[in-house]
Amino acid sequence: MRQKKVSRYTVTSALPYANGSKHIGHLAGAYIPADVYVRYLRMKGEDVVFICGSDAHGTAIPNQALKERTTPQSIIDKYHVLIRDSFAKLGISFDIYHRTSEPIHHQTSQEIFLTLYNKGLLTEETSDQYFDVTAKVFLADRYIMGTCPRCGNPQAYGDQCERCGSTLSPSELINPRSTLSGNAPILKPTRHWYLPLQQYENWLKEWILESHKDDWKTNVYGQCKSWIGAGLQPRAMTRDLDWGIKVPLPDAEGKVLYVWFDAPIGYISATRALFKELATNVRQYATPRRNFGEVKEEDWKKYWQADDTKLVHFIGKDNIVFHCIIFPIMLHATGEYIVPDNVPANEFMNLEGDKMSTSRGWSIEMHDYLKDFPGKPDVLRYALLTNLPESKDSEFTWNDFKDSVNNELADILGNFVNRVFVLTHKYYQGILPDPSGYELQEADRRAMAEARNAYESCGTKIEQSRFREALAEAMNIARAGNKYLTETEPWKLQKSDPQRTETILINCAQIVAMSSVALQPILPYTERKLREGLG
Ligand code: B3M
Ligand code: ZN
Repeated sequence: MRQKKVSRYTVTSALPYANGSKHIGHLAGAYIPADVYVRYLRMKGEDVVFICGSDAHGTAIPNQALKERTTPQSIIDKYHVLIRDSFAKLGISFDIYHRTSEPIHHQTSQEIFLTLYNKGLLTEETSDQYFDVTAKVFLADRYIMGTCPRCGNPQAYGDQCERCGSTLSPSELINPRSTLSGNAPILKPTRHWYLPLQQYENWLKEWILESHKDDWKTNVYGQCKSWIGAGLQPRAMTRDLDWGIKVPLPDAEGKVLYVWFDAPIGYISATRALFKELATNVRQYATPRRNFGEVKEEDWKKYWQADDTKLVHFIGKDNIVFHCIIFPIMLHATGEYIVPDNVPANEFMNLEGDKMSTSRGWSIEMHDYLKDFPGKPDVLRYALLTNLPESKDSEFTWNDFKDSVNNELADILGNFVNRVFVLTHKYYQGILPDPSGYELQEADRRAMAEARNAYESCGTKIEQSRFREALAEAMNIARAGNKYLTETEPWKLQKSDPQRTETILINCAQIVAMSSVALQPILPYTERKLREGLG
């Protein structure tokens, strides 16, 4: 990997479809890790934007509207707010939570489509596609279901099998049926614009397989390698639908952009919207989490077009191909945009032995957790981070959840901090004595070194996207503190050796301070309490 000079960061989390509530598996996949990373960068004073928002397009939205007997528009309005508010209450600190239904996004997507079209990089083809005679629509993506040719799942969608994770096209499904009428579809010719992915194979080999061999996660790199190895096919970038972004060509009535064409462009339009809101001082979607200083509307460009910007996409594993192959090809082909530097995708989190799924009713929805555990966002952040599906699927159980709260957060961190605060109040009315002139003993040096090592490797682990280990290191700081207290027992020394007691408690207070700084990006609410406690 070439080391590049980094002057700013653009960090994105996958744009959730605004077609329903989202569960804690989503949170563990693409949102909590991203938030830890961004909070850490902000603490270091880096120039970073943290981007997310609602994905308002694709067949998932009108499909849900059919189920709820309402309009696609009211579906996205309802779920946009529900999801946005859940993220905010869990401390996910986006600078903007935008939505792809906004005009600025339609404009940006059409601009990029036209750039590719005008450069002659899209091919136009007419082919037979499935058509529902009763509903009178072509059956794209989630309007069609059938049996997965790879794993035999009878509930695979036209774009993807959720069981084995394969990306599919409707023509590959065995026994296809319309999700609108339930009927078997007929074939009918239709014209679309394709992105010839196969023309970029050499570029992908060089960019991913050679340059990112050492720094991308093995699960991500491995998927890319097998995709590229299998050979890429042209992929249609347009659909016959009435819900979506109109194809900006004169002879394209009834055609919209493919949702996976416009959705990732949503990151770009959200960044544009952020700088527009910052520059004009009108807040609609932005909640800037740092001082951006004087900005101009065009400043968004630096975050997407300057070579010294580091672009990082946090996603779940089912979105790898879109973020590592298709979107980067689009960006690269424009000749104007940078491509991602890293895509630290996570695997899935299961729930008590079974795959989490909102539609099957087997999940813990974010808003339900917030209702059941009000004011406890850090407990969930902690439980998910200790169990993050970073390299393989993981498992959430309520038993583990209880253990992480009682045995770890309370016993390790709570216990240490509490003992230090109680003793400091008892002996010194909460005001630490002046630390100058005290001699350090072996036990002191050892404890401080242990705490400092854990503190430093916490940061290193965050930079390497190893968030589970980062949390473990942050907790090791408090572990070092507990061990030190147990070894030195200052409560037994206060009468006989008050000066020694002071030395120990001053060191302990420093260890609490280190815990607090290390936990700031990880458990922001807990950190605030620690900082207040330290005064
Ligand atoms: N909305 C799919 C999903 O929620 C899609 C992600 C878009 S990221 C640009 O899994
Ligand atoms: Zn399958």
